[in-house]
Amino acid sequence: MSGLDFAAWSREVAGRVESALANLLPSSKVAPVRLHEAMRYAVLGGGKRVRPMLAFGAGLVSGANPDRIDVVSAAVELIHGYSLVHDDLPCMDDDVLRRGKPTCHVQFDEATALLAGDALQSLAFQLLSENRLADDPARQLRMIQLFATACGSRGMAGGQAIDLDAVGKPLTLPELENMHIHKTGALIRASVLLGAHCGGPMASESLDRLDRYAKCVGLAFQVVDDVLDEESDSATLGKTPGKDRQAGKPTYTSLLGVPGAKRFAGELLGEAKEALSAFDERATRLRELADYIVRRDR
Ligand code: GRG
Repeated sequence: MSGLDFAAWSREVAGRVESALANLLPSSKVAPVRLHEAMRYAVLGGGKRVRPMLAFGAGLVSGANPDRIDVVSAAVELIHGYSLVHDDLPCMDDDVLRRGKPTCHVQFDEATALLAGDALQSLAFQLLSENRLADDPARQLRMIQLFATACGSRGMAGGQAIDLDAVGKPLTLPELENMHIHKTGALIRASVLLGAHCGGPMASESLDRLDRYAKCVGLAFQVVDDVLDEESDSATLGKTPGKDRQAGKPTYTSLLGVPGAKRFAGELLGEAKEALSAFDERATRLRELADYIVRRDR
């Protein structure tokens, strides 16, 4: 994969992840059929697969076996899929469009969507615990702990709780940042760190650098998401734009304006690349990914 340009490499990663997920998810022919159909519907055939790309990019830095990153990527996308299914439910964002198709609860029903999210989350942890990801079992256990923290009340789910609580409230910039570091950033950070941990042991200084990179691209991802929400349309995004503004939720564009938010994303891009400055060409994909995350149009 090293001779490929970024676009070809990202397609390659997306293809690997799609096949891994298609194989690892329960067949829709197996009972309970409707639940398995909903799980596959939520995860397969869509999404930019940014988090797997980050895991593969970090794995290149630590010399990880790609087969291990396939498992990490699948787990990360299962959690991401569950978070989107639950986020779209009427009790949360109440959305009808996701990845250009009806949301899971619209296509199936609310109870099935709720269960599909639950089962996707369990499957992610099953994969991480039943496949070899590190030579040292103690390290693998730490990877699973890291991932659980990223998904739970001190990570993504906690960020979602802060988000729900913020409706109609004038958050300050640090408060908004704290929300997104948890809601969106925690899983992005876990993707990078798990990808790196699949390879040979790294010096703690190098891991800290990767972590700083991940925090910057995680936040930049959200800032750009807010800009796209203002500037793009549902056909391009595959989801309903402007929902946060309509719901009275604070965003980077409401606090900084669109030009200010774009400037901020540019600053985060610079910081992300600075964090990688000590690495050689093995970090090229991570550098390219930072550019992609800030310059993407969907
Ligand atoms: C329900 C526990 C729980 C958490 C939900 C991440 C999240 C928390 C909700 C997603 C809502 C949302 C639209 C957040 C903005 C940033 C974001 C995560 C966008 C979706 O991620 P992409 O753009 O999606 O990577 P694709 O479809 O490309 O995979």
